[in-house]
Amino acid sequence: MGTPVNIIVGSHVWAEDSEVAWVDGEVKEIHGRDATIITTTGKTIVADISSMYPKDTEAPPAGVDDMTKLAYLHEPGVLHNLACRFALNEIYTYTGNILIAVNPFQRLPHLYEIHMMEQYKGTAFGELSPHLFAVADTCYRAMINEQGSQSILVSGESGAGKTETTKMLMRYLAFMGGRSGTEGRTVEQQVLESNPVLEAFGNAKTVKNNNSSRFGKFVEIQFDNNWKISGAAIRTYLLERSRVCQVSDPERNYHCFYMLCAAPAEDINRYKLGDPRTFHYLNQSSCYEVANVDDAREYLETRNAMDVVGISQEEQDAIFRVVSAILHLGNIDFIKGDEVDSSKLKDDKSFYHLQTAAELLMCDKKALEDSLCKRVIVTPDGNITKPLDPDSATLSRDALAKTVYSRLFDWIVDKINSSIGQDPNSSSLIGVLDIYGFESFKINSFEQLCINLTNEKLQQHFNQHVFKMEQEEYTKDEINWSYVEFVDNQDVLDLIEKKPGGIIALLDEACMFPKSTHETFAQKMYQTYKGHKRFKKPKLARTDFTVNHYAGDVTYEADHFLDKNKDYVVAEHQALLNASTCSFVANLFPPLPEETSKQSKFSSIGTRFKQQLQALMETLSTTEPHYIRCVKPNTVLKPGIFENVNVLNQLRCGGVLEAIRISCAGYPTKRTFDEFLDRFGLLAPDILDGSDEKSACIAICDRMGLKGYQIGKSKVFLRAGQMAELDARRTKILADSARCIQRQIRTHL
Ligand code: AOV
Ligand code: MG
Repeated sequence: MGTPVNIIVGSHVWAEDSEVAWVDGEVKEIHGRDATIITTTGKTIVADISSMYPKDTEAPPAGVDDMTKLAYLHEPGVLHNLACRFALNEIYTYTGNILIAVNPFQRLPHLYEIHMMEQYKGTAFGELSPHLFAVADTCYRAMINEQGSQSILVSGESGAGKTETTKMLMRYLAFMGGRSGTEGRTVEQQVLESNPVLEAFGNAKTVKNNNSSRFGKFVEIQFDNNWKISGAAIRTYLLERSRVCQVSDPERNYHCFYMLCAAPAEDINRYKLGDPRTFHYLNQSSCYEVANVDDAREYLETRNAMDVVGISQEEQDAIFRVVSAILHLGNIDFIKGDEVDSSKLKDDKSFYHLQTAAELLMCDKKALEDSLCKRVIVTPDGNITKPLDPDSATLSRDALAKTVYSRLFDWIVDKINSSIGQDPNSSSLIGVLDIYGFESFKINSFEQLCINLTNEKLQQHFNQHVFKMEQEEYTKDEINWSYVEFVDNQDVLDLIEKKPGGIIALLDEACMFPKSTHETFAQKMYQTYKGHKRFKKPKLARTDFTVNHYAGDVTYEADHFLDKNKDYVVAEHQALLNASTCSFVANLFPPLPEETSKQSKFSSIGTRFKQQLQALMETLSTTEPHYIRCVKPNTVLKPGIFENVNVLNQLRCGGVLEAIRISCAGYPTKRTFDEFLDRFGLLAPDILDGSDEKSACIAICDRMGLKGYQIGKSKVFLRAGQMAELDARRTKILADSARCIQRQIRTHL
């Protein structure tokens, strides 16, 4: 954060450390730029003064509940503050209006009890300890007082606690806006019970989180004129489809598959299921159980939740039939057929699963087999049926499984929406966004590009907002603020989504041109973005490309981009399922309008996602945003462990440090006249007598040679580093007077 510092012998400082990010200690000697430090752990280190930050020795050991109260607002100070609080199970901390929530990885039930909700109800923000209820309450009151829509944006990396936070926010809003005493199912109950249903079908165990959401979600809660919940709309984004047929150890497929395999015997028979270890879509990973999760119980709970959100028994039956059918589909194997490049069922087992899948989907088994092993090619001279080789037939099978599953998921979301109902007369809404955080893995693909695009968009929104809030604070105290600037990320957004010319646009072009391959697509990108500040071709790469995101560089592998961007349903699959005698299944595949079925087979997932995001941003722009940044304290998902380097990285990616940087570009330290004089009065004791507080503050700053500070109506606004400068003077005066006292004591002895 480039703070100009004032470090002298005796200063307490933070110095960089490769292992724990920052270590603190006392400066013993200074030679040129090198300072010798004895750390609090007893080590002696030598480091460059310019890379050090002053440590506030007066910071309370339990930390401060708002980062902006830190005397020195810098990276090590922020990190240390979070760590101190985390050690005391204080998981919430403000940075101005932003709430930082550190995942405790242990139940802290006292935090979320009803009486806590009652305490936060109507209490001014900042009066009680930081809490997500305070954010929700502020939101609710702002909606009423300002008669405007609000939104709460929850972000953070996988496993940081977004979904748990979102659920708790929804509980608070249901508490405030519920109609207690109403008979039957209430809207708020339905809203709350939508969570377990969506989690059953959209969450899975991953290496990062045992209950990882594999889709993004924006829940819009509508309120009537009495500020009671009157409707809701759930929008979901980009469900991860590949997981349905591809799971790597030690992850799991979607929860619903395991729940169904653990269902009561009656249902197991009905859906022709058995041990999850016998299904290819599940046994690619050796993980079947999740710690502390009882799939059998979850099954019953999901069924209950489905009742509450208005999914009928028949519909539930159909849903689980489809889930089971997908597992059976996955067990159909192919071998070389009699004709050249053709395929046939491998054995009796495959035949059994084909038959079972067909029964469950209520479609013709021969037609199912044909739709997997053959393709109809449309030519000017009529249709030709072409066989598929075993590999292609397997791909066709997987494509069918993925399509069916994603249609099923969409159906569930639509159903929940229609049964909760929308309130057309709603005057205000509160939206809660629980969306995937920035991702950078060893191998990154199309999904990561979409996810990171989302984060770039939200980051821009966040920066603009933080910037605006800072300015409002300055305006309130009537100081001049014209100097603050911040780095915009519009150039990355343009690189990815600009039309024409952005990566998604190039990808769509490549998808529409039959001869393209991932190599030609990559070449086209290399040509188009040559010299682009945010785009790099890694050395020796053939299809890789690197985007310089606000949160760091991410290298993407373009290899599967074309496939993953194409969203079309194989015509044979469409025809097969549309003809199902089960109306539920047939309705998942409504007939296509005549033209589209023949011509434009291609519809772009990237472009659709971009449009969904655009719509989301438009909705958000009509609301007043509130931010919650979730932080994952460690990668082992255990309580009590706080990994500095890891947390810092998240604060960086989540824009917390950027928010602080923006604030540092202005006046990061604000102190009321009173507080200022308490701390620095001793720098000019003579001034204190006689002058008013404001003039005394000005006199001290001037005498200390500070430049560029501002005096508002009630506070002194200091530039970054100025507090440290004043403290250094203070330390010196205190040390001198201590020496003086010691001398006096010695002479007296
Ligand atoms: P995520 O939504 O941010 O990840 P979750 O909300 O699923 O993360 O949290 C992960 C796990 O952390 C939960 O299953 C809980 O065990 C624990 N946890 C989170 N917040 C709390 C809390 N406030 N109190 C107690 N335990 C908590 V992902 O969906 O993977 O990005 O895609
Ligand atoms: Mg989640």
